[in-house]
Amino acid sequence: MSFSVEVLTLFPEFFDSPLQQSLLRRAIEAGLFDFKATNIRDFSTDKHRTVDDVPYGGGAGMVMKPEPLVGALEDARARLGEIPRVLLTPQGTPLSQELAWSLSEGPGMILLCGHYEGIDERVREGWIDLEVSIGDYVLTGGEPAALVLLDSVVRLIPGVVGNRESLMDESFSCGGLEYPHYTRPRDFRGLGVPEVLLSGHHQKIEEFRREQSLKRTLERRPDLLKRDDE
Ligand code: 6GU
Repeated sequence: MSFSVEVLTLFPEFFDSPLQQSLLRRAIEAGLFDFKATNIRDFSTDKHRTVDDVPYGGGAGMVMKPEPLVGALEDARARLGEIPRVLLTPQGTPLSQELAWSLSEGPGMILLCGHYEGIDERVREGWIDLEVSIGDYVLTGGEPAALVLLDSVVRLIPGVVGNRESLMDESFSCGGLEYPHYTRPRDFRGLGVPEVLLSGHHQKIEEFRREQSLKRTLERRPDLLKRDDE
């Protein structure tokens, strides 16, 4: 059974190129997940194909109208079944590796990309299961955030990234930042490689990497080392 991702957006072309790149394209070709970008405008209910309107109470900016949003959400649900409906918004839960792992268990997700000043609150209350933000900064719309979420989740679907070990090893999965990596040549413009990595002594190598990982996390992201209960 394949993992389904459907993005509801005013800019479906935004997703064309990224989905044609190596890792994501191979995953689609291998049947590991399927992807569809739906234009919310196709679900507008008037002859001008309107998707936004002025806010009740006044103020700057436009609000996405409920009819096209709910039309697109219901259409996707009718085809895909009870999969989580995720709204990308700066007001959402911060995206984390843990959230990516949990969504990757499937069976898929519907990603709603907001625009303008936001979406009508009634849609958020009645037709959204989860709201996600990718960080404390403002984007012009939810599309780049949907791509980030999509990438972080899809690479965790079994079979998409070849080496499960490298997934468990990487930054955040073990709570800290990853250790430094080196490859050939051994001497690059006078810069060497830590001797222990050339030693073939696997236990010492593992110890070195653990140390480096801890040092790097302390220096750069001490917040990651704080225990959950404090
Ligand atoms: Cl999910 N959407 C927008 N528009 N801006 C954001 C974001 C999402 N996450 C961080 N900034």
